[in-house]
Amino acid sequence: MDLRDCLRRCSEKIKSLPKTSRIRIISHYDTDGICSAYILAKAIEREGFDFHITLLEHPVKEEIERLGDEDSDAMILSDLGSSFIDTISKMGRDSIILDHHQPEDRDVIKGSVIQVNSNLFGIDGDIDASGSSLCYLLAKEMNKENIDLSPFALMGAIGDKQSLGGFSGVNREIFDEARREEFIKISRPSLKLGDGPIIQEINLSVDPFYPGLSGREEEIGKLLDRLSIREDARYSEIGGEEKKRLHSFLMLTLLRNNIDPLVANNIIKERILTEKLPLNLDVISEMIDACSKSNDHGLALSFLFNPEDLYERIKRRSEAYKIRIIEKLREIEDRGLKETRNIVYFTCDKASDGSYMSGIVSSYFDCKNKPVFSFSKDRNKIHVSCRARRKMVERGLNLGGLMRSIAQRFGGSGGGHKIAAGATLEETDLDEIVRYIDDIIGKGYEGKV
Ligand SMILES: [Mn+2]
Repeated sequence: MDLRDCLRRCSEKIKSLPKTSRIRIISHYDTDGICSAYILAKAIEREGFDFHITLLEHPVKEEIERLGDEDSDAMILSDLGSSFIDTISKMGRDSIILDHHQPEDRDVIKGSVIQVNSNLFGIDGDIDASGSSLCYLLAKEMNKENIDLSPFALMGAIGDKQSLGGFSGVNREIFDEARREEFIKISRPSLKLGDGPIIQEINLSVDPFYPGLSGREEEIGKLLDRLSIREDARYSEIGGEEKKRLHSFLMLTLLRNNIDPLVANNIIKERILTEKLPLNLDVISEMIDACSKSNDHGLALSFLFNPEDLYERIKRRSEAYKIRIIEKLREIEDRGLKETRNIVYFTCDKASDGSYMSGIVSSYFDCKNKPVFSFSKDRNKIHVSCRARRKMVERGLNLGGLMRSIAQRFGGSGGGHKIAAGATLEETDLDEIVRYIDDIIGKGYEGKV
């Protein structure tokens, strides 16, 4: 069965349900998961069905079982689900999985479940398709009119960092289609800044994190003064010459920390605009993610249904989250990363913050060409998150493998991708863990960077 046939079967299955059916959508809580749920909900609503959405932060088997037991006639799982296919098929309910993570089970049809996993159709789920892209393909299969949902497919892919280096694969096709049919417009190359005064926007910029500037309003004030840009000016208001001065200064600031060329190419670039949303997709994608990470999944999702009314609320919520994160990043910047022979690391009181921050640190801090680790103590456990740059992986580093082996050594669980991974370990001495990791990387990897 090819992808198209599979989507057709999903569409037929949904349409064959009685119109009184209630369809449960279960999705991940990040931007990609939220865009996936929104696309599905719109498509389902347009067919005249009732829907109910549940967003999960850390999906576990018990939760899926519980949700499957509740009162609904069919289930669609998006941006997750492939790792629960056994559990889901045992429930015997009509279910559809739309996922782009590595599947454990390669069956497209399993009992009453249809598994649409991009990787089963030769599409690389790491870069060529997001959960939202797959949901969009299904929505379009259900009704051509759903092509107006294409900007949300692209926003999901952006949320999963699939736009780094330009869209490819399925994402590229959606991008071309959305542009041709004028559901999106492309801006001139610009920085990723929101619509507030520039001084505030740079102050709260986490991704990119501008060294010496993010979280330091006074320093930004001095900079704007030197560049002869009014502090309260908005980015959209300043002229071409002022923009040029600002762009080159910020780029230089970033390059001083040896940032990855792949990341550097993303700093000043064309942005995607849609009439459905107030700002470009890069900025909105980050707002949704920040709002959801600060525990307001509901607001993040509702915003897509009602962007005009909820814009100010989601903006405030995401700012509060960013203020908290920037404070911590600034501390790391002031204190410096801890460094051993083969890694750099920092400690963080909250594991989910540490995980997000390790990505930012890896991209924008000078990590001396070493992978970054974040450690968080949580009662009698230690959470580890780690990130590397693509170049290190190409030279043989495998963080997922490392996390699996560390979990075996200390007790706990761990795994992930080569480039980003994590583990939760039973309480043990942090120095011992650091020494162990440093040693393993040193043995297999030293001198290769
Ligand atoms: Mn995803």
